[in-house]
Amino acid sequence: MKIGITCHTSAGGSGIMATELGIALAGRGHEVHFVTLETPFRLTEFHANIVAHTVDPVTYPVFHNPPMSLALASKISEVAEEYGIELWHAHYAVPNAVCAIIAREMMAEERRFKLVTTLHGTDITLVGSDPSFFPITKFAIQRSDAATAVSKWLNAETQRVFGVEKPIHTIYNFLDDSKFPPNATERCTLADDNEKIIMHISNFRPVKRVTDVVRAFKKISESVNAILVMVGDGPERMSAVGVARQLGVDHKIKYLGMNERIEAILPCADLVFQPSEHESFGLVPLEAMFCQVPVLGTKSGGVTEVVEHGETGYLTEVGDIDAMAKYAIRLLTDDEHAAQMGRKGRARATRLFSKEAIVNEYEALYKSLLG
Ligand code: GMT
Repeated sequence: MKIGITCHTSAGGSGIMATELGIALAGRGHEVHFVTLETPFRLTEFHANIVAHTVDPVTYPVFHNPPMSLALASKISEVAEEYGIELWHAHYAVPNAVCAIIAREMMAEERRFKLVTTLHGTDITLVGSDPSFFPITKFAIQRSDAATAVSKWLNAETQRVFGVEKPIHTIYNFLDDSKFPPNATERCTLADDNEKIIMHISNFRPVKRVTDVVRAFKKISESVNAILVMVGDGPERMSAVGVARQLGVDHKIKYLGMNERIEAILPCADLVFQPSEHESFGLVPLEAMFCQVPVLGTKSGGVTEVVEHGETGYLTEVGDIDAMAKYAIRLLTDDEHAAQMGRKGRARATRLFSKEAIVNEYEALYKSLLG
């Protein structure tokens, strides 16, 4: 098949998933064309069968800002015409699916591609439900040939908020488990041997509640000799720094900034801590499970479909700092319990979220549309 993909390119889950899917499809012999504003975050190596096209911004004094979405739509139609793309997969409704719809309209009817749109979460929960974006997000879903959601929760939420008439397919996110070797027990140099490592990984947006990480860490560190490793960067980083200073735990926190090779850092953790306000899926919890690291998260959206409470980690109510600290202390003071949860996490991840099975589901959906 000749497949086009559009996605966001910054360090976010939707772009990571789109990139992983493109790489997997190319590995199966499909010809894959990415059309994006920049080269996607994790598309760093050479892959046969992948071409990465980027959009040139058009600036002109009459424009307030360069009309990037129109440039993206133009580029999609150009690439689709030139390479005879049969199927376009837009990740995130706005603007990616909308741009693909415009591009499809620009093409001669007999050459138009089929369009699959994957809803990732914030396109529905934050962006899509903002009143000004509601109609265009609904339009993107309705006019796609098929829409998928990354969890049952997001699927139901989309139906509830948008009341769309077409069925939405739930296709879970996946990871390439060969990137996450089991039993990677190598202890990194981030902490002393007698210190536990609690890790948080995110883009530090408000929805990630990074100050809850610090508040709970303060309580945990009263009982356990631990450090907090914060991976990523974003708008809430300074709030985390400020709260840590107020609570007197700043000297026990390491900020590592952005890192593309999360699989090299994650196995160092004794616990991965993601207290999000809501999460349509939760790619970091899944990465942790592949690395056999127990997860501490919240009962927010699709995370409950990824992490099994009491088996592969613990889930609390959003903002319940006491419960978070209690579960963390339980895990960090009982190595056998933590190791068992880690093993169960990996087993669950490979059973439900493996690359092979999920890419098969996407391929089957593409084939059903192309007849
Ligand atoms: O979480 C973010 O801020 C990034 C966002 C994105 O769109 O890149 O992530 C969303 O998509 C991921 C991949 O499907 C999911 O694993 C995340 O749970 C989801 N984020 C939220 O729902 C907040």
